[in-house]
Amino acid sequence: MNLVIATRNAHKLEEIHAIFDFRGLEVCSAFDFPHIPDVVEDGETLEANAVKKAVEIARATGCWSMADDSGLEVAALGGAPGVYSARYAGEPCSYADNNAKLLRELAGRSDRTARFRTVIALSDPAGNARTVQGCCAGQIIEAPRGTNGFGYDPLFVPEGHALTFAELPAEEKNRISHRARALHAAHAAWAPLLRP
Ligand code: ITT
Repeated sequence: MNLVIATRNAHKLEEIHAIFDFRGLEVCSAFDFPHIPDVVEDGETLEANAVKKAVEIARATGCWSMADDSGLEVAALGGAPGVYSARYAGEPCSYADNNAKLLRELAGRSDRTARFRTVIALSDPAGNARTVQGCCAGQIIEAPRGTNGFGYDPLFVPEGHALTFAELPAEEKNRISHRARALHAAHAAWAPLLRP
């Protein structure tokens, strides 16, 4: 069976490969299909965008496809940036722009609780999709720390830890993260479907 990971985010792809056991499958990613246009992520939920990415890439390639849509949900901001995490500071914007905006929005707030949430969608070549999710709770700190990971990692300290995701070794992030939890749920739910 051929499986296409429907992402062009190299950091995310690296984490997925480090976490998920794809043995027995022929795995590639959206990077291997440069002629397929980027999927427009215009859904109102992580679920809608994950399904859209998986289904469009499955139909375009004729393969099974797995997509990850993730976001940071901050309690004091009513769940923002959430589904808009990639373009929180406007379009186009860098991870640093998004982090700076998040710190501005949280200035003077005492409630810094947040969670990362990942939705994984799996689509068959005909576009039939299903989803699972995983979350990781934590706190947003006052200034970025660390250089590992990507996105909001330098501002996020996961519950039970003193270091940010960007200070923790990749192996530790990949053990406890939202993405790890979602991928473990995916494995538990879909192992029979993904068996070669
Ligand atoms: P694809 O859609 O091609 O997979 P993307 O970067 O657009 O890549 P998402 O829409 O899922 O991916 O991610 C939204 C943003 O959330 C992303 O740009 C990061 O800023 C942030 N993000 C996602 N996962 C993260 C993680 O594990 N750590 C820190 N930030 C993360």
